[in-house]
Amino acid sequence: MYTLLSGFYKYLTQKDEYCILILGLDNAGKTTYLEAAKTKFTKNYRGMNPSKITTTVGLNIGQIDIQGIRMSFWDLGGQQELQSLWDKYYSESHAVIYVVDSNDRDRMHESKEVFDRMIANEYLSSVPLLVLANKQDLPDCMGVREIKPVFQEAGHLIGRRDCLVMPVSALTGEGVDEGIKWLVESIKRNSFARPPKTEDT
Ligand code: G3D
Ligand code: MG
Repeated sequence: MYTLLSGFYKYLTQKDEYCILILGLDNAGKTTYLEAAKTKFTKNYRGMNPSKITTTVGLNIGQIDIQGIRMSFWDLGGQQELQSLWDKYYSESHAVIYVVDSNDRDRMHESKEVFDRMIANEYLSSVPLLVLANKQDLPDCMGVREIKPVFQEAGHLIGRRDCLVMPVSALTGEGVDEGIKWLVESIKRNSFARPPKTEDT
């Protein structure tokens, strides 16, 4: 009887789990974005003060339960030495958030090159891509109209997967909800190609 009940309980509480990678150059705002998303979508979660966020060495993980699924975010360090570790995670991911510092014109080209290298990897060939033009709160930043064409140049590499370039400010939280909601829709739509992990809670 106990086994039956606990089995039923498991069935009711288990959630499909999807893994989302948060990538981009160092200083783009990946960790700040993850904190903002957790703050928006987790009850009683009080985000870290942005001034306390330090450079990510290795891996920073966060989870959000939303619309009946669990999203696990893996925020990987963006420094050049750490970029070589990204592809170890590709085959297990269900989506990628690529964060761009819209205020750093000097490194826009570098960011685009790293993006192109990433999307050319065969293990990411069907996963949805959300490109975030971050730091839109800064007055002199590049707008999404300017950034979009840069990243869409790689159209042939993007192929048929879902891809959206979206303006956001991880610091103020502006645009964070829209991005997460778009991701939920896209990963659910793509779950035939990339089925979720089934996780007990
Ligand atoms: P990373 O994880 O991609 O390396 P972080 O980046 O999240 O550590 O952020 C790097 C710096 O950018 C931090 O500033 C952070 O506060 C700032 N930042 C992140 N997102 C935004 C944003 O939307 N707007 C603005 N204005 N700044 C942002 P510091 O000064 O702590 O290095
Ligand atoms: Mg970081």
